[in-house]
Amino acid sequence: MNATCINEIETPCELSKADRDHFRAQGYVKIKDLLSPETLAYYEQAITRKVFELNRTHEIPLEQRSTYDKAFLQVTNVLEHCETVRELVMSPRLGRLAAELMGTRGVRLYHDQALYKEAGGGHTPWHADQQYWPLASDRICTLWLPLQAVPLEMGPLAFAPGSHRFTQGRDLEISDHSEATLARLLPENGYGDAVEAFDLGEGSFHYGWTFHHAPPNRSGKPRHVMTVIYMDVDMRLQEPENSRQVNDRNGWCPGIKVGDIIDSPRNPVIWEA
Ligand SMILES: O=C(O)CCC(=O)C(=O)O
Repeated sequence: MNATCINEIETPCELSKADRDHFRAQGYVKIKDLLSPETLAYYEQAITRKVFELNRTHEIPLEQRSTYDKAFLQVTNVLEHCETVRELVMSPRLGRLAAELMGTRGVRLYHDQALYKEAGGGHTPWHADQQYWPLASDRICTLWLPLQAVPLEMGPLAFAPGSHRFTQGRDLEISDHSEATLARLLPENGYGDAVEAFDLGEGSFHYGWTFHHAPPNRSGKPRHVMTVIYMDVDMRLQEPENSRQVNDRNGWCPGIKVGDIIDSPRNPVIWEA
């Protein structure tokens, strides 16, 4: 345990009105100085150890993998494997920002995931996350927290501003088909593509229905990113609408009945007013 890091992740930081308004109007926001370089470096070490212990995809050559497996090494609920990672995922400072952005009285964990785009890793196809989630409202968002700076050539997360209100293509799971379809549909319907570098300490929050993607990693260095998916503390389970949502219900909402608040042991309250 590192007392300086704990102090930082527990200390609130102020959300500006401009950032809140941007999130609600555009469906995402990038915020600078979420955490200090020292704190990011501390948690990066713990997360990286677990990613390479728990994910073996990196042993398969990139050219032999699917588009999905070329895009990133993915490890979910890292907090269940490491107390240090748990501290970061359960950070009240970050959870409070998520609640204030969404306008909820608190947030619970849906799940976390590390998303490491290797050097030479492929693009992340266009998609919206909420098609995977059996949830009764849209009060859910992802914190995408790079553990180093992400220049353009490293594959920063990129968003279609305002697309959380666009309802076509929502059912397309991450694939070559979602990439081809949404790369056509979004501009046809007037949505742009905001691709921007992330400074060290900068992270983004996006709604479950905001369309996003990431370019390939051509930087020659790995892109290490941690994500935390926060849902409204009062979020209820809805009847799953596809097989992906059935998997998520079983995995992330164990024992919860349709219509009930998702308060399983896997969904601890991270921050409450
Ligand atoms: O990290 C990436 O390339 C994709 C991340 C993503 O799709 C997400 O966090 O929802």
